[in-house]
Amino acid sequence: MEKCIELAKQAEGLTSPNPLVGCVITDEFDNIIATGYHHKYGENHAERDALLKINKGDGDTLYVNLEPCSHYGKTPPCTDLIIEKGIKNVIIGMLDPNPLVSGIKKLKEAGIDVTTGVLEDECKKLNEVFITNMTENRIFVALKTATTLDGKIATSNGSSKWITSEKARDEVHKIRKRYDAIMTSSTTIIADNPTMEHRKKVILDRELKTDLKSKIYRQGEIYVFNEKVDDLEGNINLIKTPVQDGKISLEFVFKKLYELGIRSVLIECGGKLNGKALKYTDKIYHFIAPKITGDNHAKSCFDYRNITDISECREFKIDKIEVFEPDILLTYYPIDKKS
Ligand code: AOF
Ligand code: ZN
Repeated sequence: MEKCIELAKQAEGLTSPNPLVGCVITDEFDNIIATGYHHKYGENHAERDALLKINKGDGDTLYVNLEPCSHYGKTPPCTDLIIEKGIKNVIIGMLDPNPLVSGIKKLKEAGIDVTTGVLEDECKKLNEVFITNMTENRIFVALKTATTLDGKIATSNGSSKWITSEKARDEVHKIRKRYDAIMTSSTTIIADNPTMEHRKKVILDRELKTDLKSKIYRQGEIYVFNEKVDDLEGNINLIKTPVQDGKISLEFVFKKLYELGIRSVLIECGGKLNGKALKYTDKIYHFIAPKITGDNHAKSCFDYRNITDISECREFKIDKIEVFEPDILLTYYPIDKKS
């Protein structure tokens, strides 16, 4: 199953809106005789990719991180090919949250021995975006920030380049690729003029005050949420957006993105928007550089409210700690979705 997950990850960023799936087939002596994965949206499912590499009767056990499909979609049901190839055991990581799929039943009816829930937590994490889309019918929101040890993203004069090292910044590029789109604000564009290379970019610019010559506009399909104009033509799409308390409605933005077929987004903004977005955020990537500003006017990574008591803190669960010398990356999930 670990191998299935590893194979599936090779297609990170390429399968949306479909899941990441890997498959391993062994013979009766537990030797791996074929592997496969879902390479790209619209292409063969992982099981089919692996099964097409073996002859009927050669495979004994098939491992797959997601329940095999039993429906006619872009491809015929994987269950049919599993049965046709004479597989005797199927080991599954997690059930498919897609209501169209009930492959287990079909496999069992064909006399195949089925085991489920193997490395289930890992399999669920691998497809957290797909699960959120399927079960909650909404976009998955991730957020990336980079701070000093004292939680600052910029000093009081606004300078923020570069808090983290090159290794950490390389990792940011990998993280971006996992998401359908990245999102930033006019404040960040005006302050830093970032390129933020990506196939889809979302910009929050209420008053349309960013310069179209800014680097971010040079490449990619762009969606600019603003309160003035609607114009869905060409590479730069303008989307007229309702405003709440003088700010773009994030609720509208996330709903609209989902309607546009964008299944996941990575937010990379300043403290004000990070703070406002926190209640919609499913996952945080937080890089920390071993530096202290000590500046009490420096900008915080989540700057959005005045609380008086420590009991009012938002709480998170740390999922992973990684080192990208000399920085670290903490990955964490909210425990609840309060503001
Ligand atoms: C994939 N790749 O390896 C597996 C999937 O539109 P289709 O025919 O490609 O079907 C997509 C559904 O198939 C998807 O929502 C999921 O429920 C199931 N399994 N999908 O793209 C795969 N095994
Ligand atoms: Zn399938």
